[in-house]
Amino acid sequence: MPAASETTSASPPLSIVVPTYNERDRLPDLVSSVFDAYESAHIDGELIIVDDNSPDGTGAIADDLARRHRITVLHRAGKAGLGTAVIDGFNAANAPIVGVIDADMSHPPPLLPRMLAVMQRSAADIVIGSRYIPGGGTHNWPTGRLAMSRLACFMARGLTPVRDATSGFFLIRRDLARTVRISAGGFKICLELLVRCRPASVVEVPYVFEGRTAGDSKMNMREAMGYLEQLRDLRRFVRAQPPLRQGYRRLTADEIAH
Ligand SMILES: Nc1nc2c(ncn2[C@@H]2O[C@H](COP(=O)(O)OP(=O)(O)O)[C@@H](O)[C@H]2O)c(=O)[nH]1
Ligand SMILES: [Mg+2]
Repeated sequence: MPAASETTSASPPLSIVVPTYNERDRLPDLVSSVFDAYESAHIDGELIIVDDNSPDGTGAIADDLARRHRITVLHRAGKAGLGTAVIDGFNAANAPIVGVIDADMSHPPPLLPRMLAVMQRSAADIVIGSRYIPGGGTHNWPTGRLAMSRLACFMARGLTPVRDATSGFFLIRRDLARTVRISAGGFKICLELLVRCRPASVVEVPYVFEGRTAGDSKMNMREAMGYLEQLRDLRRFVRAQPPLRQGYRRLTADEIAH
């Protein structure tokens, strides 16, 4: 059980989880940007930072930020992977709607209030920030990474209609997320939840992903192999389930602006 350094009392409407590993230089900007977005939309939201004892001291920086904002920090003993970091974050969340954002500013925090509004007005179970629907895209990302990402999404096509099923930027109803046990190898947590939670309603909203300008990405050969295993496990899971009638919509940038 990770140690929590701070908790708050009244229930927030939205809890965003930020998994961190060696994000010392980027985390303060991300935190300011998320709380600016909350404030401008009058959302008393919280942030859950899940740090895996980052050697660069991100954990101490997170503790310091938690003195100034509505933040809970979970300190885990060592690098235990992104998937379990997100799940531990969801389990510590106080809001009925939970979500995930990278610490590296690849995902735009100002979109969070709009994603929350979409979730609330459309009664969606999951709202996914998508690079691969009209209006979405990637900026400053090496061609090789983009090709790998597109291939990974293409390979998930039989499992979900979602075009950016490997997105690291999404919201989900907490109760739904808590109904499932993800497999330990479930590296692409969004896909894991899309399949195993059997959501009745899924919405994709476009955004432009910014390639990381500093720090290291976690993408490597081991992760790629883990993804193949994940796809195999999820296909087995789907075959054992009754057919699912699922609502699925893609929104345009205009539609989420209002
Ligand atoms: N707690 C935790 N966070 C991680 C781990 N691996 C990656 N992260 C964080 O998860 C987010 C996504 O990782 P990133 O390297 O940006 O992946 P990419 O966007 O797919 O290149 C970042 O905020 C990382 O700091 C991990 O093992 N544990
Ligand atoms: Mg990233």
